[in-house]
Amino acid sequence: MKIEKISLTHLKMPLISHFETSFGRIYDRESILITIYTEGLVGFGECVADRDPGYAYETTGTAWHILKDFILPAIQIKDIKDPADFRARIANIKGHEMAKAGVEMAIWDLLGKKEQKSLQNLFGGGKPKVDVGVSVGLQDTPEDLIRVIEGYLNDGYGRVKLKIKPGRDIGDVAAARNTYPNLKLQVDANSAYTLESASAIQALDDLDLLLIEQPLAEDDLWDHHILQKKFKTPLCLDESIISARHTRQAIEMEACRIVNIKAGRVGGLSEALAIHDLCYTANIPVWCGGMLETGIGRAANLALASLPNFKFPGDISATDRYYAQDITNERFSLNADSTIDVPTGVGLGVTIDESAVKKFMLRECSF
Ligand code: OSB
Ligand code: MG
Repeated sequence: MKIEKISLTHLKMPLISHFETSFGRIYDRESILITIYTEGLVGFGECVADRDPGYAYETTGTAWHILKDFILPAIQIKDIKDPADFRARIANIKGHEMAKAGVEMAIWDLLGKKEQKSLQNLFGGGKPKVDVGVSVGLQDTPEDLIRVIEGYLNDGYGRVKLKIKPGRDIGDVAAARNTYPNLKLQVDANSAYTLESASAIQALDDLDLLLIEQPLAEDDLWDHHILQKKFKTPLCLDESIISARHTRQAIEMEACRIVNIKAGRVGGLSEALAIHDLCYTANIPVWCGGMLETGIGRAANLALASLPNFKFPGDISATDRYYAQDITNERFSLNADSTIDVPTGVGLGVTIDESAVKKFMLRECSF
């Protein structure tokens, strides 16, 4: 596939409702849309880095720099065969996995369009629809939290994830558990605790949670191992899972019993597939995390989550949980059984709403 042009578009899209985690509250979601033009085909990718380095060190600013100054020059005016070829050409760029993943997604989209196959087919995924849940941000009071959960349950979500942070943990989660004794419930701390301060969440172990996501720091595999020994509830790693190699080490170390896979965080869909396969062999269930993606990243997540080892519902909610207006013409909706259909069109299976892209654009550059 001979690359003729690549454009970067920095977007800022208003969220339907604000989203608060242990690292802060946002009202808008920034991202970078990557468009690659080759031999009559156009591929799209999404870089999930956000404006601030709260979840990860990458930001839209660092990703823009790495894309413009290093990744795009490495692939410009060259024949890129497939995602593996792309990865080989950028192998000497350390880190910046979200920046890399955005381009890799566009190459997967192009490969699908060229071979007339959906991403799901390219991946070998089977399920026509995937189980999904909803990630609920911190609310001002436990009463507000219950009201928000109630709304999502009425929408049809069958699994709820609650964000927690020190001081807003046991009380909120116990309120939810008491109100909904049978709800599939899990929590995500986004690395807000240390081994010492995590004693405050020991009581979560009695609230019948599916899992506890990333209680400790990203670079703290060993302390997760120590903490897991104190919990009967499975710990699940998100931020700490940065590659297949790290995943293997986390499993060998017994730092977690479940893995959250996000293609953006691990450098792309190819690495996500490798982590899926590795976990499958190790008998570690995985599920697909989310980053408040646009329709582009959401389509990729659905294709990924259709693989067999995705055993827990994904953080892949319907478009109307996030955006009144999206940049894809397609919107994703929730089925009555808390699933979302996997796209069947070629590549990602979505098309771009150019006027929406223009409306949400902060800056653009082309090569
Ligand atoms: O930790 O899973 C996370 C959103 C942005 C950054 C990190 C996380 C999240 C979510 C939202 O939990 C998941 C979604 O619905 O996209
Ligand atoms: Mg998480």
